[in-house]
Amino acid sequence: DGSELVGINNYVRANYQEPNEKYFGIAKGKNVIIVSLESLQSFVINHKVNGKEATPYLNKFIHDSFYFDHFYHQTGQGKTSDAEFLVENSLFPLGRGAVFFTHSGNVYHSMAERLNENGYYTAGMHANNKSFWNRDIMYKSLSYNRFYSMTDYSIRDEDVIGWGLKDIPFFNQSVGLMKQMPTPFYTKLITLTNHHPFKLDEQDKLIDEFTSGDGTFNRYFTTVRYTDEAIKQFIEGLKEQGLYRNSIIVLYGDHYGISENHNEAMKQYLGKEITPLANTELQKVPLFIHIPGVTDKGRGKVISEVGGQVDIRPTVLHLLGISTKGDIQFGTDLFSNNHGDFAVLRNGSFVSKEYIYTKNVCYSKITEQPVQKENCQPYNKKAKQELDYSDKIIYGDLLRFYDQKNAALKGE
Ligand code: GP9
Ligand code: MN
Repeated sequence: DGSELVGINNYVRANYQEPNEKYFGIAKGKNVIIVSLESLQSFVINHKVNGKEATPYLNKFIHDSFYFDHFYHQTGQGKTSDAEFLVENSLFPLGRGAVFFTHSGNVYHSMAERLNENGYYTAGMHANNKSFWNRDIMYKSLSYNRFYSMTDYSIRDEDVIGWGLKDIPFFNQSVGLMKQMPTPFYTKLITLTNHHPFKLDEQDKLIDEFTSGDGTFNRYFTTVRYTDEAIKQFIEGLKEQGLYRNSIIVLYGDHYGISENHNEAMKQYLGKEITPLANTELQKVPLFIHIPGVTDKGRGKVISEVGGQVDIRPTVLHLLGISTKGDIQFGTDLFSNNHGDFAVLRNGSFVSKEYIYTKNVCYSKITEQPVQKENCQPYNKKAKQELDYSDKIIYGDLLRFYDQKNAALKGE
C-alpha cells in the first residue's frame, strides 16, 4: 500500500523551497530545449589544451546564460539514462543497475508530463537505436509525445561515428524537425560524439590531442572540441529558424567522461594530485540556462550555488511559471533564495558550500584538508535520507499512490 509514502511526502513538503519571485514565470510559454551533453565535465570549460581553448563556443555562451560552475552530476551505472531520469523526475537513479531498465513500468510524474498538462508538445531526440537504455519503453512512462530516434534521421555512412550520428548533422537535422513541431514544445536532445573511446574522423579534429601516455585522455579534448563546434552550429541554426528567441535552452553535462583510471594523465593536465577530494570536485558538469530577453546580449551570470541534476526539474518548471509545490521531488529550484548549496552524489559523497564528504572523510573545501566529521554531520543525514527515500519510491513504485493533480496521497 501507499503508507510508506506518508513519511516521504512529509519530508518533501518540509523541504520544498519557494521559487524566487524575480525568476518565477520569466520564461512563461517559451519552448524548452534541453541538451544532454555526452561526457562533458566542467574541468574543460575555460581551460586550454596545447594553448587552445577546448570549448571556445561554450566559454562565450557563459556570457549569454546563467552558468552554474558548482553543479554536479548524480548518476550511477545508468550513465546518460540516469541523468535523464534525474532531470525528468527530480528523483535519484538507483545505486546499482539502470532504473531505465529495471523500473520502466513505474508511475512517474515527469517534467514532460507536467509540460503536457500545460499545453506543450514533448519529444526526446537522439540519433541512436531507440532501444538503447530501454528508451523506447521508458519514454512512454515519462510521457513523451514522441521519440525521434535513429530511423527519424537521415544517416549517411560518413556521418556516423561510434554508436550513431555525429553531433553536427544530429543538431542540424534536429532543428529541421523542431521547426515542424507544434508549439510550445519541449525537446530533450542527447549528443553522442564525445563518448568513450573519443574517436573522430580526421576531418572532424579541430584541435590537437593532449600529450600524455594515455590515449583515451588525450583524445577526450578533441571530441569535446567537436561537440563545442556542434553546439555553436546548433545555436546558429536555431537563430536562423527563428527558434532562438522563443526558446529557453538548457545545456547540461550528463556524467564524467574521464574516470579515476585516468588519474595519472589528469594529474599531468591539471598540474595537481588527484586526491579523493579532487576526484569528487571533478564530478562537476556544466549547466547553462539561456533565457531569451533575460540573459542575452552579455547579461548572463555565473552562479556558484552548489547544485545537482536533481535540481533541474523544479528550476525549469518555475522559470515557466509552473508550480511544483505539490510534486514529490528531491531537487530544489537553483534560483530559490533557500536552495541551500548542496549536492549528494549517487555514491553517497556530498558537497556543501564549505565541505566535501567522500570515502568517510569530511574535507574543508578551503584548506582541502580533512576536518572533524561533525562538520559534515548535518548534511550526511540529509544525503542518506534523500537517497533512501528516492530508492523507496522507485523500488515500491510509490508514485502510483500519489494524486499529483490534488497534491495528496490517494485515499486521503
Ligand atoms: C547512448 C548514449 C551513451 O545512446 O546515451 O550512453 P552512455 O554510455 O553515456 O550512458
Ligand atoms: Mn552519457
